[in-house]
Amino acid sequence: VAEKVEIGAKVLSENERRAAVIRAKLKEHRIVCLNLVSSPGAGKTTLLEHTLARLNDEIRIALVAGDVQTENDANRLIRAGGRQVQPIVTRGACHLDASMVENALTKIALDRTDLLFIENVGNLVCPSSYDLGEDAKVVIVSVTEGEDKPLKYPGMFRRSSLMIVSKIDLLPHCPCSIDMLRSNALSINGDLEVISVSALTGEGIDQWYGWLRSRVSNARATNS
Ligand SMILES: Nc1nc2c(ncn2[C@@H]2O[C@H](COP(=O)(O)OP(=O)(O)OP(=O)(O)O)[C@@H](O)[C@H]2O)c(=O)[nH]1
Ligand SMILES: [Mg+2]
Repeated sequence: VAEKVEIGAKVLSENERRAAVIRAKLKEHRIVCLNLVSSPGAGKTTLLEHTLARLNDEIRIALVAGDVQTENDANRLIRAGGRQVQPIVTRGACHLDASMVENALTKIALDRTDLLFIENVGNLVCPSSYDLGEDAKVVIVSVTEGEDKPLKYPGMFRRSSLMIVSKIDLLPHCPCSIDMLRSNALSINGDLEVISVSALTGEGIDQWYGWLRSRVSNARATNS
């Protein structure tokens, strides 16, 4: 008997199925999950180190740190005060997938977590296609990368909720227009929020903390 395939019905890929399981589990625990994506070296780990230093006593933070090789980032986050940090070494893969995250989450106490950061592998292409069960993707672009990056890698900017422009302390040394970067990003995704920060000087970083606080308090309010 030939199996009927429902045309038009969405066939979930294995990754999407697992991401949905993760999302449901995190929702059950009222955990806000953010997937941090960027090109290599844009400043993801540095931003997380500062975030831990500032918010660790206020918000219960867990972190999953993905890298192609080494556990360097996870170790940095532990040194910065991270209480629940899980490394994922992809051994060549250019992105995290939902099964890797699902496995890492078995080692995290979800009932003692309010906010989960997933630091993805530095890459502006592949991670955009893999749903990890996050509430939002946060794309970080440093001022040294060029204003055209949203136009060249539109998928990542289309799927992100927030763009952080990082390393703004370097603006005197490189010809970057944040206005142009912002308008390029908004031409791809008109709903994208934008925050400009320097982890080095602390400029703008309170806005990032405010954004995080409101996500966490909204999650508590909507799910309670
Ligand atoms: N000037 C300046 N340098 C920064 C800032 N934030 C990060 N850096 C530097 O940028 C480099 C890369 O920072 P990381 O935080 O390791 O970047 P990353 O995005 O985590 O890198 P990968 O995980 O390898 O993709 C380091 O040398 C940081 O010290 C900043 O706000 N200003
Ligand atoms: Mg890193």
